[in-house]
Amino acid sequence: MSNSNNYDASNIQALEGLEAVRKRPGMYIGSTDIKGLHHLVWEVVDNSIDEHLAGYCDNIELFIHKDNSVTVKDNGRGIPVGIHEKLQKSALEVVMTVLHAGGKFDKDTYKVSGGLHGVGISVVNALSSKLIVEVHRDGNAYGQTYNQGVPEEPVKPIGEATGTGTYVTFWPNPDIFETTVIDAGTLVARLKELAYLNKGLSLIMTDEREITKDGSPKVYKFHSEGGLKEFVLYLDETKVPLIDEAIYVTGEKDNVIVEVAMHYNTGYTENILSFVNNIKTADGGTHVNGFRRAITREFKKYGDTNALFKKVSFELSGEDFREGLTAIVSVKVPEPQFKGQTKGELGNSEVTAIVSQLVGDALKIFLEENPRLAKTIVDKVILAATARNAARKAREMVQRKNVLTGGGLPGKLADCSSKDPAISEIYLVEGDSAGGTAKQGRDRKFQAILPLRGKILNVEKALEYKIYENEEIKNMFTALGVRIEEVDGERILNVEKLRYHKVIIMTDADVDGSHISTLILTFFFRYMNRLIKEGHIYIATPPLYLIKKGKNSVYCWNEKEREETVKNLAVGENDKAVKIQRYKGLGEMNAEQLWETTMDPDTRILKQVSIDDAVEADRIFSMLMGDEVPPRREFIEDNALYARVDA
Ligand code: 0RA
Repeated sequence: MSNSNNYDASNIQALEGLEAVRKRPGMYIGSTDIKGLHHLVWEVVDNSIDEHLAGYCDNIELFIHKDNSVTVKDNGRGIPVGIHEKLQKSALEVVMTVLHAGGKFDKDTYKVSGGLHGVGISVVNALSSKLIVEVHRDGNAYGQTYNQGVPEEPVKPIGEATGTGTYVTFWPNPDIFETTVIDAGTLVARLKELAYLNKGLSLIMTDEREITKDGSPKVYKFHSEGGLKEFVLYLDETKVPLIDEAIYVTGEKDNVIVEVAMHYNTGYTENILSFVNNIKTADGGTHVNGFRRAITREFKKYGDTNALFKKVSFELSGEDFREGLTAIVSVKVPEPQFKGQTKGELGNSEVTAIVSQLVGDALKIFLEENPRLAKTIVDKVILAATARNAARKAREMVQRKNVLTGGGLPGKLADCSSKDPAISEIYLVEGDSAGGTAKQGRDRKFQAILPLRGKILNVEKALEYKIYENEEIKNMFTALGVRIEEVDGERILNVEKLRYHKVIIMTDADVDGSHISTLILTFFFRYMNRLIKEGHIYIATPPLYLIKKGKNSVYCWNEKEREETVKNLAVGENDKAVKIQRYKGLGEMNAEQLWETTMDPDTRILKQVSIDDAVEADRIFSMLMGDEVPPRREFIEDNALYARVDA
């Protein structure tokens, strides 16, 4: 067999592979929007992280250059450069140009990135107009440059090098991607998470597009020595701790690596964040089930053995053991199976028992060694169970009453005539007077109006059973037609009878209004999370200004629009004929204006609330609404956004 033939054949194969990627990029990176663009970055970073997991890399640097090209540098072993026997070319070229070639050289490495990422670095090459790779190995630097994935020339030495590593610079192909502008914020959020998930690894990002006051580009550095233990304390930073320390578990069984950190705060919510091979599992799965099982079992055993439950006259449920619990469950599984519509759930059934056993063993020891802390947690569990019982009674009372009165709708609700939830909307409106205007302005066929009293209950501070006694909250439950039910001791929101598929929060465009919409959102976040997740919650955006000149009138939603409109309408700098009206409240608009600007589906701007990062939102809600004042002040001073809102 002649080598040059092999070389030709392998070239053709490589070209065909890259062509397939370019034809159907979605199959490899999900989409060609900004998410797909970021996917390219993560693909390269994941390869570097695999080097870290194999024990060879502790530093990864990212650079976003001015032209939106990206460099990823790691200090791993460097991609091998020797000649690949069968294909008769440098292994580096094979890794960069042959689909799925990445891991084949190194069977012993603990490779875990095979889940949702892990399509291979050649995919990045195929989808880049240009890519330059540089490898430092054995005292030498080697390099190769590609155009649309095709090498310009064979891999060659380009000089000497100290140390080892791989540097990849790529230019995402603008003919393939809808945008090539990287969003630094998205990368930063994930890098921060990756630093916690991979303790000891430094992740440093330089955004050369953003120049700071001292003239140098903006640099973000992430590094965690404590890993998940630090992560869990960071998540609970805004809450009052029940016990000061975090419980930390790590272990390995049957090739599954388990790492768990947990912490109890004095709050009422459970907050479990889970990962498989560094990928977030939004819907949990077998690893989280195993974790929950261990918590319930070990605390029950401990409480029974030490006669701590003797005064409890009702059944404890799994939920009670997780009130105020914040936990991170991270597993590394060689061949993960992802389930569910969004593939956000781990399916490997063997993982349940592994996590359950490892966490159970560690928890058992912790409880025995820390009887004082154990007692504090068990006392809280009993309190949680008591509150759950009280809440159930209050809830059942409200829900039963509702059934007895024939499911009567709240008196304040101006319902729509349609009975089809898919086309029906409900506006939750701040105040009776704005509610009145909305009633006049709406299209009654499909738009219902529920006015809410100015200040609704702060559910972050109230005990749960109090919530069901609150008039505004009762009205929301009955108007929406949803109910909370208990199935196997776990509370779920039954949405079978949801009466409107769009639930729109409409408040004044001032500070009070935004406070009220935060209160309402907090309520949805805590008690009707499912409606947020399923995309039913929206925020209406009334305009801030009406600008008039003669017969012309233009609504503006922000300062920039206002400036531009004034510029367009005005003849001279100080054109007195241009009148600017600032809307502070909904009440300043008449019914027709409110319809035109804020309620008419053809012209209104609705923001869909998507709690993309539910955990961050949780942190921020409890900070804004809860008891810990210092972080709240800091947050308000920093003035960041609280929840991601998509147009
Ligand atoms: C194949 C084999 C080995 C390492 C790598 C690939 C590798 C790939 C990337 C991508 C970015 N950074 C990377 N670092 C390493 C093992 C090398 C050996 O056995 O020496």
